[in-house]
Amino acid sequence: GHKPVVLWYTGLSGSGKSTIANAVDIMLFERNCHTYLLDGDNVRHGLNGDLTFTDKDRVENIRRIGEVSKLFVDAGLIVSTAFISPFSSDRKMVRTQLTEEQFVEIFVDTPLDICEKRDPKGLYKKARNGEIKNFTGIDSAYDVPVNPELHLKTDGLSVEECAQVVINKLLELGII
Ligand code: GGZ
Repeated sequence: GHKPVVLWYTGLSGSGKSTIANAVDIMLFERNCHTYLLDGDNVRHGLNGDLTFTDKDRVENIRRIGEVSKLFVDAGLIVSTAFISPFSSDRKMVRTQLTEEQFVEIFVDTPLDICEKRDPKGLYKKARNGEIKNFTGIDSAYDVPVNPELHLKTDGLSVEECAQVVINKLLELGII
């Protein structure tokens, strides 16, 4: 068995949030946990397809994801969310909608220069050229998490190693 919880991944574009969350999700599934993963692929194109990347729309993006996460937690699942969620006020808002032990904030801390070197979708290049406005880390803010349950410094670690750090934290917290 396991406790229902939200694993709230936050970090820059290209930091590895989705990749690590997917790896953790597979490990949890192998431990017979009931899980669901929310990320840009299944939320930004569907439920939140009407939202852009202005500050106002990012706030609404996170609000809706928080509400949906709460529903899944009520259903007893381990929910993983992989969104930049750049504003600490919004992360705090989601936290207050859940109980203390239901919200696990995971700061996927990958330095901007590494994210920018990866640039899998060429978005940083476009942001530097001015082709994209309001890009997180370039001309839109990212509030660094102050007291996350897990501060995951990915530099020098493989995806599997990062995922194992998350699993160890969940064991330590008594969630799994
Ligand atoms: C940041 C943007 C932007 C801007 C498009 N700023 O690397 P990706 O492509 O796959 O992940 C990024 C994703 C961020 O969406 P989120 O819903 O996680 O953002 S937030 O929590 O701030 O609402 C990136 C892509 O969308 N993308 N334009 N201007 N990322």
